[in-house]
Amino acid sequence: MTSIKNSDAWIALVDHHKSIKSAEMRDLFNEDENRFNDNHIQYDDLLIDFSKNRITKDTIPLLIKLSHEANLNLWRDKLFSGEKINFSENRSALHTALRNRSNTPVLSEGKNVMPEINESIDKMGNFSESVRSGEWKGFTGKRIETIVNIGIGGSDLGPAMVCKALKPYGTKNIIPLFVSNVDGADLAQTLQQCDPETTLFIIASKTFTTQETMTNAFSAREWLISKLKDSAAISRHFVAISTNITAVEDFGIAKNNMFKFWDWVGGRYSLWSSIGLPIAIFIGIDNFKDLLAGAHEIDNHFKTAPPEKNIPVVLALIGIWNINFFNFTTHAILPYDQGLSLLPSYLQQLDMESNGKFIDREGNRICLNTGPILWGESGTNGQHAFYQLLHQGKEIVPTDFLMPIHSQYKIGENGDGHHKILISNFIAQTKSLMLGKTETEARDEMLGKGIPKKDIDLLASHKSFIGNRPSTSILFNKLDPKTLGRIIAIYEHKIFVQGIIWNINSFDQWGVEYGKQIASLVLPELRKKTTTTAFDSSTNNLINYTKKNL
Ligand code: G6Q
Repeated sequence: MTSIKNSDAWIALVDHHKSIKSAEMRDLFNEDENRFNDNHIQYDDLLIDFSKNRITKDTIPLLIKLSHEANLNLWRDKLFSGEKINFSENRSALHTALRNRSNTPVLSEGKNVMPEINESIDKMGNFSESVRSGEWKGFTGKRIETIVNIGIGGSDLGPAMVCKALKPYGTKNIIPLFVSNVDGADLAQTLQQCDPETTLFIIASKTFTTQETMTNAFSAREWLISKLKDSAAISRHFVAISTNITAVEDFGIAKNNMFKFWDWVGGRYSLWSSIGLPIAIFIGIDNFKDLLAGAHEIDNHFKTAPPEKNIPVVLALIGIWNINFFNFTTHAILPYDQGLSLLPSYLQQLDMESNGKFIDREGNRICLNTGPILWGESGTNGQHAFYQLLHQGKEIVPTDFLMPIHSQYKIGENGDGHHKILISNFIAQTKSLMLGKTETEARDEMLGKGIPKKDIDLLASHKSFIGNRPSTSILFNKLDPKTLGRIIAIYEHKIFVQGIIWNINSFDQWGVEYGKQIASLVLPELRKKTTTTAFDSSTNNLINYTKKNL
């Protein structure tokens, strides 16, 4: 494929950008009272307002042409039909089959994968019910009160984020904990909260070879045996989620206590698979199925909605517009919902691991910016930290605000006192980022407060805001399992669409594999008694200094 930069649509977008790049959103809103009406999508109780982006009536249609030039529809069909679009790992990316609640056949290498998926959901359901009901007993006959998921990256971030987000749906009888870091502090501090007789460890690793996870898993096993004084206890306190049966058995976990998934499930897309076991145990299998159902709805929406009404497509195109035409290379995720406080880290992996790449599908260097540097924090906390830069920094950061209309908690005046304050803060932020405040407005405001002229002269420029900073707002009724499933799937497909436009394989992760590979080179040098000379002088000295002082 020739670079998308040479396409007619791209060239038209370059011209369009020239003509509107200085336009002020405050003027665009003043000139067009239908701006919100024309630039939002409603899907059930989900409202996506993208009117506060630097777009005009022409922008989205031109971007849609770009997606046609990138053959988006063809690639979308390939994704859903199980074609091996992750060519560098010779795999399909069939996470959508995991949540295919309509159960229509999905083929991978000519075989319908739905029966195996349904079987795996049933196994998760049976097991999670037995743990929740107390039928599953620990080695000394006590019921399970704590589950500890040991995994990292895709085998940690999704379940941890979802368990936090759906805490109101979680059982009060079981505490879900997550250990990911090989830093012993993570496991040690977690174990301090655990009673060995009532703790179930879930070892989650697609490969079952990841250094961090296996180190934590072995230490957890040692801890359990040392406390319960019998290695037979493993069978009641350890289960595994993996694609690697042999390694699981070698670890000492019986086949029955293993939940499998398949190599066509990418790590960062795996929470829908048995990697979601901690979720199912915590919120129950029916709620887990609702999570799947929400994502499945978005899969259907993505497949069938016209591009201008297609949420993932429009979000992706706006992202392309901001990144490639305005050169805004970072993107902030700002959920005004404490339950979603892990969403920025979750999406950081999903987006940056998928599209943080400079080589296209044909092996050529991409001469465009690709995946943005993604970051964020829940509101209102972020407002008291980095929002200063969002309002007045030199860098312009496009933002996604996420806001539930209803809180899960009744607290404050009339039961929604806190929540109304939260909502007003979110709305105030999107409004101010767009509108800004001119120096004259800042002066008038201070005059109105009776501030002396000399102080006004000193402060006016400092209290002015350029505004014109793009944001997208995503509103929904309440953060329930189905809504969360929808939100995650929207972002998955958004990232997929962008990958298609940049001609990237969004489903491999050689940067992650590289990290795994180099870690194994340094450790032997660190363990050796002698001084190392194996690497460059900085690396050698870091190793030798550490060894000397260890
Ligand atoms: C995700 C990545 C990566 C992976 C972890 C854990 O897409 O591949 O984050 O999930 O490295 O790998 P294992 O599940 O194999 O331990």
